[in-house]
Amino acid sequence: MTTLDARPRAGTTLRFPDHFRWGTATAAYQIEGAAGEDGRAPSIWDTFSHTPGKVRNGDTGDIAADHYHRVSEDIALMRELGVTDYRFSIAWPRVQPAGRGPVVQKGLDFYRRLTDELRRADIRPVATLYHWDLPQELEDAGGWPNRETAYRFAEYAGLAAEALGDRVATWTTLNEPWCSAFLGYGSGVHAPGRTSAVDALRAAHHLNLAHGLAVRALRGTVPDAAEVSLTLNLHSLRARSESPRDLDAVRRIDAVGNRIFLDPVFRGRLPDDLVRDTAALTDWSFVRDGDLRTAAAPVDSLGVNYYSPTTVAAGSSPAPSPWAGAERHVRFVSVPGPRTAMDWPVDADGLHGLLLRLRKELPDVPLVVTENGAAYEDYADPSGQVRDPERVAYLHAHLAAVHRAVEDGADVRGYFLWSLLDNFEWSYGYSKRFGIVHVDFPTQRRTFKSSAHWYAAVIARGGLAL
Ligand code: IFM
Repeated sequence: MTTLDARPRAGTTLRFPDHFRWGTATAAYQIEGAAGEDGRAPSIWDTFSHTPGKVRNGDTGDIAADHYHRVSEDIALMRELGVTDYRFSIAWPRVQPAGRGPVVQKGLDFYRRLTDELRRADIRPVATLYHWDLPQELEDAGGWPNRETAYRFAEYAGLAAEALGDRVATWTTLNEPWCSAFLGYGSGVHAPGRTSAVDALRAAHHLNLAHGLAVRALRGTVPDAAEVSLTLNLHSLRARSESPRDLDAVRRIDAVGNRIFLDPVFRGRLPDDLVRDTAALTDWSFVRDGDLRTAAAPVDSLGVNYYSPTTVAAGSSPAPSPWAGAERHVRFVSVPGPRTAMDWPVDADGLHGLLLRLRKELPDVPLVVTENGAAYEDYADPSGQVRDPERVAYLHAHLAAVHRAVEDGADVRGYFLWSLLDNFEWSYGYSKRFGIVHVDFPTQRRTFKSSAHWYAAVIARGGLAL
């Protein structure tokens, strides 16, 4: 529990605890570019984005924000912002291109340079090992539905930790395994684009197993001082009404959206209702003795990614669906109110509710908001300024919700804004901009949006001006 006084002082500022971490977040495939350089092999996202019709406008991450060649410039931006931490991901196919076997020195050198420069800038490196870029060779061997992938991931985690363990402050095993499993293998809107509900469930289990094996590998390699964590995009759920049928819709999505990860990782078990709900699809015999104990290797914190809440009711939803059969019982309800350019509802109470739920269910696990932010239609005006008042309002409301959760007893240790830079937004390509730094992709020119100036002021003040 945080012991510091987080109540508003002097009537002007919502102050956060003194050691609160202020960060920005990115992911390798979304910003690095240099897709074919220095021995990097294709990942499932290279294959997917180069497949016609999969990504809007045929966009790919080949060049992205060219961060691979602009690390120093991007770290200088972070210094100007005053962030204490930077959350980035390591591209598995840059470090171990085939997903097995020897590492590529040049690939590792990139992350050595990045972490060294961060340290020199007094910014804590927070490294995610897997933000969706599975080496294509491992997908060809079966991908995440194949148990072997979990062991390959643990080997890669150990190699990365050996090479970078003296520099990385926090290791995150997986980012949003729900997306890897259910968007990648269920609805197929993400790489590798497969559409099998059973494969999605198998993938989810193997991701949990991979996480636990990787925690073990990391703990065996990195100094005690390093933190080990996992980041989940937990669904903040609401029922359309209090009717038993609508509440049951919430239960179903909670099982296949949240507890499918929370229960194995924090309790070493599978949710009984999930096993029942999916009985027509699988008997879960791919879960072997000891797997759930492995998945439950203790972590030092839980990363929470939050963008918007989800409202559900009894009913049914169209296929293909990521929900492993739950879509036959659940309808997703569109609620009135403001929305971002992703068409996601803006509702900061969902973040507050999620953090309080975790406080109640996992009282001993420190929380970190590892992603929060919004896409809007921003552009550089003729004077070169990029004004994004809607994003500022979104961020203000969500940080106030985090503050309220801290006041209400949630042990939230930090906040990472998604994202530092405009970047490759997966199947939306470059059509959606989440950055607080505008990137003019043809010239790669970076410009602070008004939200960047606003965030720098929040960090300098240690809180929100009221
Ligand atoms: O861009 C993504 C990120 O890669 C994972 N979390 C959600 C973000 C916005 O969609």
